[in-house]
Amino acid sequence: GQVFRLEDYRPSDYLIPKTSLTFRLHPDATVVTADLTIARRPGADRHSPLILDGDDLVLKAISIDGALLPASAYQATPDQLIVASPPDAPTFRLRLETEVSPSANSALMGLFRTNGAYCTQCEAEGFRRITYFLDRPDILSVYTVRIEAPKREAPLLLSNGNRQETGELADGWHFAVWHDPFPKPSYLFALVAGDLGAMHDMFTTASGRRVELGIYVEHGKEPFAAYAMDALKRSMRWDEEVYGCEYDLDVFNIVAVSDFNMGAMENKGLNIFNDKYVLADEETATDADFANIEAIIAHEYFHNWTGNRITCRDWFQLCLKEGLTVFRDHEFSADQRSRPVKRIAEVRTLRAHQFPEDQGPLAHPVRPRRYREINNFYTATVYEKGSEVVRMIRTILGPEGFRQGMDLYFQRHDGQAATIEDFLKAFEDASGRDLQQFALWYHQAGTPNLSISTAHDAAKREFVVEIEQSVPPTPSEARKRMMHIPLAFGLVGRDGKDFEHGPVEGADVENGVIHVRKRRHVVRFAGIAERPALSLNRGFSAPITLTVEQKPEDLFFLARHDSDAFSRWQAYNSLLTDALVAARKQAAFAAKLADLAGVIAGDASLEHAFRALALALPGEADIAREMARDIDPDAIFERREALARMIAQSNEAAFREHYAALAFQGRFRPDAASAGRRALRNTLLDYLAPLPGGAELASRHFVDATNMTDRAAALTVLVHRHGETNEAKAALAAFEERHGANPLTMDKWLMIQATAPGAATLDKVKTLTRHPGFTMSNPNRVRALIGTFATANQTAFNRPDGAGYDFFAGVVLEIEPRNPQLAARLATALRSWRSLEPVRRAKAREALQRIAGSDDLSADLRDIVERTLA
Ligand code: HT7
Ligand code: ZN
Repeated sequence: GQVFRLEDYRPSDYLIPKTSLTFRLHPDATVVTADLTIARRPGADRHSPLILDGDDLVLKAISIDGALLPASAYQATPDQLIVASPPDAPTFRLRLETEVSPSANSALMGLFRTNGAYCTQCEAEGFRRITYFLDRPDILSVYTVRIEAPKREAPLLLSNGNRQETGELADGWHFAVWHDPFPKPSYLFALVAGDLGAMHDMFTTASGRRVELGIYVEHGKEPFAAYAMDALKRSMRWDEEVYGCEYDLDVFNIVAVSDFNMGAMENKGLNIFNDKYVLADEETATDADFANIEAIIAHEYFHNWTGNRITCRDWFQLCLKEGLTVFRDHEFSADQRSRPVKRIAEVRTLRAHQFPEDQGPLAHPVRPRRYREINNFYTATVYEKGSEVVRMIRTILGPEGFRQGMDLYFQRHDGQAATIEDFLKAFEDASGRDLQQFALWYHQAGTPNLSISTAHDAAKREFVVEIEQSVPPTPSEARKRMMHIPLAFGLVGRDGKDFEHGPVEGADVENGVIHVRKRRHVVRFAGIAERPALSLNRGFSAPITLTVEQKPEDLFFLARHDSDAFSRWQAYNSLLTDALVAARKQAAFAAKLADLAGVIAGDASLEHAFRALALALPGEADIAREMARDIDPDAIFERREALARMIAQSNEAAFREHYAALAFQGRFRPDAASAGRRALRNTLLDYLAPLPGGAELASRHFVDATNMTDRAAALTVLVHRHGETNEAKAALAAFEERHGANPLTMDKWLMIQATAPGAATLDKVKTLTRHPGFTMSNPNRVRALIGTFATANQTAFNRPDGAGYDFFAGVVLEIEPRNPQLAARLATALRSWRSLEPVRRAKAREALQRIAGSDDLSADLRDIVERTLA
């Protein structure tokens, strides 16, 4: 396949200042008329042909300035339309008619059908499946869209911008015309038509503009949109208060659909969502679902400024909008909920998803330099590490300098398609700082490591920190340059307070941050009378790994006394990881860990949610990542179980008491404090479950549950720990009975069963593929059953006989012809195959080779498997 390279970027010879589209909707034969005003870019070659992108298109008619084009004047294939000699005028009108079949579109890119409605998805390159176009993000056009459809089938006709006109047509048809005054790239185009229910509200912006808000859902689901609507209004206010960004149209609409490849899409004025991230109430959604809805509603809304008003010059700049917008949604959630708890959750996600990516065959820089299939670059590196890079800019510049840089970025680039260089320059110019070395975070793949040792000289009253930087090699980048790493730290004294240190030598240190820039720094802190405990990477100030020579007693101390809550969590988590990876045999060490767990569980000065996060043991995948090679998932599982049991046994009485005290009879509320309480109680249930009476306890928890969070937690404990008992079977049946009609809730039922540890789960998953509620054609169902099995069931997926991989390869190949994007994303579950022990490694390779050897693979899947095997 073709390789696209950053250095090959050239501006287009032609521009499309205006785009008028007419859709005459039909399930199998929608006629799309595109009336494009085309201009030659000033300075472009007068003789260059006009080459428009297409994908699977059929051209029905073509004319220029009102005259039909003779066949000799153009060349149309499904993938391209070439007009060899377009008019030599400043602008001309190109009129195209294409016909597409939404009902045959199972890839869910372009115009497709979902639950009887029409819906589009154009990012990254879906617009070319609707009409021929310069389908690239630097072509900004003002769109006017006319939609025609039978009124009975599609009473609702939506597109971007403001509604300009509506009216009746013959034969029971009607139409609506939408106009979006803001020039936008084609990937932000959207259309929805169908018969949907609505929830309406209003928002008045800071400058007094009244905005009509609408959330459209399946009829009967309207009340389930209430939380999303509330989150939307909070997001709109937050963006005004924190960034001075106001909404700019008269309407803002959100549509929830049940067939969608990703979470949601930020189309201008018409966000389209996977209904999983809109619909919620206490009966059907968990606290994690509520938090995700809040975050994703905010994320898509924030794109209005970071992505839409300022978009990307080309797809290499994807992190310009995604990393920045993730950072903004993280900060929003931190402000709405608990900042430290949110930060811990972010870091856990980063480590679980981005670290393995950065340390495996699919590693790439936050701003990649080449791609074969752009859909495969919507990755944890671009999104999550991209967000961490923006966070580091704020750490380096401070909150005020950061805001000044953002203001300058908005002021300079509003209405433009920008680059990472533009973004960094705004911060450099606003702050006067040099970010040249820092820019490597965008260009260089791999997770940097800092190796750290310390010494205290009581006589000199000096504390010395030796820091050694290394960046591991990644595919196609063998040699790495040294990065600028802002390392937040504290020197913690015996009273738990940070030492005020004297002058520092060996590195720039400001506001509690060591600026690591070289391979080696010897940093000397003067005025330190006694040996402090060193608290490092506070708040996770840099997305790196640390190798620290640190005494366990310092970690035990920091876990209880560090003033930075994130670092307290980190210290305890490092101790747990240590116990699990090194399988420290010393009984004293384990007993101290268990004691600390008891202290944390009962420490009323800590938030419930923090306690729940701290008590949760590192996951099997986290432990595997620490071990790095020759991984045996069964051995990891056993060790983790043993530690959990030991902690539970030595705290049994206290855990039972806390568990009972956390029961709550009041009205359900989805807020962070209430969710934290449930999280802690459910974590304690998980600890108590393997002890005598565990199945009965979980069963009671299940029966008494008054919300989905508790019900799903209890079902998980029963199925994972007591799967063969009548209690587990009864709970599964009761859940199905109660929620069988709601596919989103049944996804939880599938996920819980798909993640039950042990080899036997594979057969269970195979059986569940035949369950009437399951279908390979809905991405949510596939992700719930197959995706979860492959990414969150270490023991069953990685069965030593290779049957897990074999089944998985079969499913990937089954899905691929229908939905290549979904198949490619699933296949990334095999990316860490090289870290497995030899027997499993060989089996995983066979599965990958089986996929790679299959005929007619899509560009999406071929790209993933070939890079994974390389
Ligand atoms: N910008 C969007 C990314 C996206 C997408 C969404 C739905 C379906 C296919 C898609 N391809 C790319 C989502 C976001 O980051 O906000
Ligand atoms: Zn986004």
